[in-house]
Amino acid sequence: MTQYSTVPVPPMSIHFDQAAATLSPEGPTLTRRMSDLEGLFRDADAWAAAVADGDPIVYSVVSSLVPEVDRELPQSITTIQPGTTAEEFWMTKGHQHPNHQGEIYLGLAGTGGLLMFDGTESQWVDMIPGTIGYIPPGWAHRSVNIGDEPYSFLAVYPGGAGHDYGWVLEHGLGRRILAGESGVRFVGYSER
Ligand code: M6P
Ligand code: ZN
Repeated sequence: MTQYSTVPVPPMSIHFDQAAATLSPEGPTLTRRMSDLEGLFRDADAWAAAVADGDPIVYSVVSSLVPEVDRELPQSITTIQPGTTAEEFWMTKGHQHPNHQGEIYLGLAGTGGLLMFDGTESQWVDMIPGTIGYIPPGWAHRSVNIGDEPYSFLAVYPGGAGHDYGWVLEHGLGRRILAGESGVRFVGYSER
């Protein structure tokens, strides 16, 4: 058998409960509150007011036991709560994969979108249950809940992909996703 520098996980089955948006056996769970999204919303005052007003949970990420190490293929389910801060829909922090690897998202529940940015061009993919959004290598990505219900999606990604959050703080994601009169309104990243 091939020898690797990290011990691979054994073949296993993972129970995927679509209604509950869980994976079991379950690995680490990540909960991101409003205070964890500093510097990301367009309106910093509205963000600070939301932090002061109960610091709500914006999204959570549950994972399987497959670790984030090279050659493994971890999975996670992210659930973003519905909401807006100064009209900007609640969203994930967003990240770039430092060594440029691809990723897929599968919409599970609710209505959302996948915003991608390669440093020049931004792309938006509408996500509903059953949609597979493909993130090519080199595209930073953020998920956004544009509906009234929690938005959940399954992610599958290379274990060595990593998460570069500084890239998004520095470069943004090309566009912002705001609540408009007839749904979603796209504005430039620095527009007010
Ligand atoms: C998806 C995957 C994870 C990611 C999560 C939350 O589940 O892309 O790797 O951590 O979304 O996104 P972020 O890391 O940008 O907060
Ligand atoms: Zn990713």
